[in-house]
Amino acid sequence: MMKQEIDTLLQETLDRLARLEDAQELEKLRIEVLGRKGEIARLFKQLGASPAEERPTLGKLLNEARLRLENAFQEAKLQTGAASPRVSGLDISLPGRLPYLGHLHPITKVSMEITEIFQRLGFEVVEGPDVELDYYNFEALNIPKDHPARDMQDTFYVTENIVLRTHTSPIQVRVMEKQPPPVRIIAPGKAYRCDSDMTHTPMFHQVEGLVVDKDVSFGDLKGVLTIFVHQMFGQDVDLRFRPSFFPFTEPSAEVDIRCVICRGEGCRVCSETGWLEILGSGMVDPEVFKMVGYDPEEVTGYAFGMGIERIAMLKYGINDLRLFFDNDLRFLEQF
Ligand code: 2NM
Repeated sequence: MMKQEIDTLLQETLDRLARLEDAQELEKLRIEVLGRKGEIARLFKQLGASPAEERPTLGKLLNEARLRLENAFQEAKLQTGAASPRVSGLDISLPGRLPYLGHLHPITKVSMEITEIFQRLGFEVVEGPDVELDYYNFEALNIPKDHPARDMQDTFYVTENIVLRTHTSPIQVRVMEKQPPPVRIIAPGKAYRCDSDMTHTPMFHQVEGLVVDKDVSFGDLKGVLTIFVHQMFGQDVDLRFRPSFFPFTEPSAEVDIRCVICRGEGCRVCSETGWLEILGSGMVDPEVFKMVGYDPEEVTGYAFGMGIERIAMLKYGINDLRLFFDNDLRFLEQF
């Protein structure tokens, strides 16, 4: 009588199990049969009421049936993938893949790092148009018509009077033209030159700075640029100011730092000099002040400019300029 019931339960459950695919239905059936108030539990209770001499045999039979069913459910569960919950073939219990987060380009980062140093020193960030009037790019910067910097080979001309700016200096000219002194600005941005080889790209990035006020001295220039170099490359990095020439500054100086590669011993990167040129600077030429309507008898000022790619290469030890422009994520993701 009870043996019959056990056999039927076993057979029927195995049959139903074979036809089930859904993990939820499987669990429902498992509770119905193996649950605390399920069929097996009911039969165990019934066992207590059966004749004493049959109890050991029936008990053994029931235990075997329960074990077989437990195994069958386990197996079926694995087959439906219910062990790890699935949504239409997708294992939603797997750790998720993080969404791809974009990040800033190393040039953007270095540009921000440079401007932030000057912002902390009281400089204000300004921007300007990439497509610029010849006047702001050259004329107002005391670069006459026959100057080599104006050469067709270097400048992208849009029309006779319009160029892609060859430096970010026209931004500074526009600010001076618009507002009276004092001026303390930093101008980051793209610049364009018709030049392309191992060490030049037709578009590159610059940061330029300008300070104009009463009694601004070359000592102020040296002080601020020294602070900049130390914050950018480290407090222990030596620097020197070397006389130079720019049409828009007089006197002019280039700033060198002790070679970050050989520490001054002499190597290929510093051409055996032990020094690396990192920026140009100088006292703003009175001619520039006159053109923007400042009185050179009243105010003085200093300006400086640097190429961001070069700074980034020296800071991070990158030996090939083209890496910045290839957009290979294996390179870009390292920053
Ligand atoms: C440099 C080096 C020296 C410069 C000068 C000016 C302006 F507008 F005030 F005349 N802006 N930037 C300057 C001076 C730029 O780059 C190597």
